[in-house]
Amino acid sequence: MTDRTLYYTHNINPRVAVAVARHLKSPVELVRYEPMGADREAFLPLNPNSLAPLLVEDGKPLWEADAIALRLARLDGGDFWPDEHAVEMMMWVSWSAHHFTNAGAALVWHNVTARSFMGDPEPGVVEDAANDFNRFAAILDLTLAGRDWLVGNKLSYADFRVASSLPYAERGKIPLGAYANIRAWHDRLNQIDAWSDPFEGIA
Ligand SMILES: N[C@@H](CCC(=O)N[C@@H](CS)C(=O)NCC(=O)O)C(=O)O
Repeated sequence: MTDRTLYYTHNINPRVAVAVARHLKSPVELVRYEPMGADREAFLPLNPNSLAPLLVEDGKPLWEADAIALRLARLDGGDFWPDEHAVEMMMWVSWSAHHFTNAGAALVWHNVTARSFMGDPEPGVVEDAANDFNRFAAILDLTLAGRDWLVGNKLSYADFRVASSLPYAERGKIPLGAYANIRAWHDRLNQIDAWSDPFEGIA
C-alpha cells in the first residue's frame, strides 16, 4: 500500500490542499508541520521551497497546491478536476494564482501576517492591494451572476482554488461588501464541511 502524507500549515495554499483531501476523502495522512521553522532542515530535500503544502508518496515529493489537488483528484477518479473542462480549469487556476488570490493574499499578508511583526502597514500599500483585488473581484462577481459554480455547472477544484483567500476575508480586510454574487458563492462553498472547516479534528 502506498504511504501517502500531506503536510500542511493553516495558511492559504495548504488550507486548499487539506480541503481537497478531506472533500475527496483522499487516502492521505494529514500532518501539520513548520516548513519555515522547526521542520525546515529536515524537509529541505523534499521541498527546497520550505513551503506548504507538500505531498509525499512513498518518499516522492510533490509541491504546489494545484499539482497536489490534481494528483488527489486523479487518485479519486471522479470529476473534481473534470477532464472535459481541463482547459477552462487551467484558466481559473492560473487566474487565481496570478490575479484574484494573489490580490487577496496580499491583503492578508499586509493586514495580518506582516502586521504581526512589522506593525500597521502603509495605507498606500494596502490601498494598492485593495484596488488590485477590486479589479479582479468585479470580474468574478459578474461571472457568478450567471452561474452557481465556475466550471461545468458543478462544484470543482476551480471553485476551491479561486475562493482560497476568502476564508481569511474578515481578518485580512478583503473588501467583499460590493460583491453579492461572490458572497453567495462563498456561502454555497461554506455548506461543504471540508471547505468551511478543513482542520476540524486535526492539528
Ligand atoms: N505556490 C505555492 C505557494 C506555497 C506557499 O506560499 N505556502 C505558504 C502558505 S500560503 C507557506 O508555506 N508559508 C509558510 C507557512 O505556512 O508556515 C503553492 O500553491 O503551494
